[in-house]
Amino acid sequence: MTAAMNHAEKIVESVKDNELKGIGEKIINKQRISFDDGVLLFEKASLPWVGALANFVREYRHGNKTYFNRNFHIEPTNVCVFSCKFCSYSRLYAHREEGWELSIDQMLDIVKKYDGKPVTEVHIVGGVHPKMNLAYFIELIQKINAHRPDLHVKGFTAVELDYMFRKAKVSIEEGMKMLNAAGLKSLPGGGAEIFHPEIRSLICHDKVDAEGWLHIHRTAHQLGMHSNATMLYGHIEKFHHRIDHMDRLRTLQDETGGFNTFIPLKFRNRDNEMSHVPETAVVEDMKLYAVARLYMDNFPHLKAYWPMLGRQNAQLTLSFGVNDLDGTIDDTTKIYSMAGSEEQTPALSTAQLVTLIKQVKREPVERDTLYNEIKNYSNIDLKELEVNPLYN
Ligand code: V47
Ligand code: SF4
Repeated sequence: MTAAMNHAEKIVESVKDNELKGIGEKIINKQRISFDDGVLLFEKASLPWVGALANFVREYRHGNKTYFNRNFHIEPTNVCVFSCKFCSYSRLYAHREEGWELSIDQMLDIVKKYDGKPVTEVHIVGGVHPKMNLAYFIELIQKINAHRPDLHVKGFTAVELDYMFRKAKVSIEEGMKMLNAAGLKSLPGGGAEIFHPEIRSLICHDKVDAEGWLHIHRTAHQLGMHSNATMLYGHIEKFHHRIDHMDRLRTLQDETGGFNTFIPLKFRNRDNEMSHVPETAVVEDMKLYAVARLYMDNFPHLKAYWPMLGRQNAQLTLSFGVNDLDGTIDDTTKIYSMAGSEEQTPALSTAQLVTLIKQVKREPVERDTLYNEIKNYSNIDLKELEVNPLYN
């Protein structure tokens, strides 16, 4: 028996509650935990216990490796036809003068700012603008590809896609094929929020429902594309809504295997219609990550999105199941700064991101969007990183 296994058995044995002990045994024997087990972990498990088990799973899957990528974001617009109550960032079309709408040339100028820089991904997510249609985004992707064919275009939440395809009167399959042919390679995980209708109807009643969101991702997977999945947690949902959400994703992943990573997104409460709802304590955030690592047994990666959590809390997640810190991102992301995140201009140099990971004794590994390893930074001296312009 390995030392890690021995240690894990001791963790499991350390709990007095027999139900929790049974769940712990399933985990170390690599058996799937049930819906009720997931709820029970939220209700009864202590943070150190569930965190240690999540860390065990993280380490047998990925060792100390902590992935990040070098990417930048484009937010085409914050004008949006929908009215999600938690959103601090969107403006209705009638108030579009308060928002922004980027032309294709303006977005290409953002891409050109990265000419000669070793970024591997552009992440494109924004509001749902009634005038930015399928043809507009096909042209954008084609132009990005023509300018920089090596850049992996990951773009558009299922919410944006659902609206785009309905407006263009094409089926989901036709629409996805058109975007894929234009050069769209992956889908981000946004728009999932909480799938359960009891909560979805209260926080985002007018956008694509759970079945629609899952169907778009299923279609993308069937076409050979990969995608991510998010969950907006820490507002009015109950533990069983969280597990229901993760369960629907786990079931689709069993079917397609197309998800790369699960990204819990902590609800931030500044300047939105849910500002009266308090934000979760950090202890609850860490527990959520740990339970997610244990429940989402068929998701290869668990990501903490540092612009929303803050850098220090993101470091902490690396002991609670997380093995990915997203990317360098750069400062165009407004969705979290407007919702009250500590990170008002989210941008980290590669040197800073690598330092964050090394500070907590993990192994920084740059990846591409599909988690192919690009470079392991464990043995690169921090001083070299700071002075070498390639890492700034
Ligand atoms: O769906 C909106 C969330 C998401 C708030 O796939 C909020 O790599 C917290 O898609 N508090 C969009 N969250 C962001 C997104 C994303 C982000 C990072 C990585 C990836 C990826 C995708 O932002 C929305 C919503 O869940 N959001 N408002 C708020 N007040
Ligand atoms: Fe629009 Fe997205 Fe904000 Fe909802 S979360 S209002 S879909 S921008």
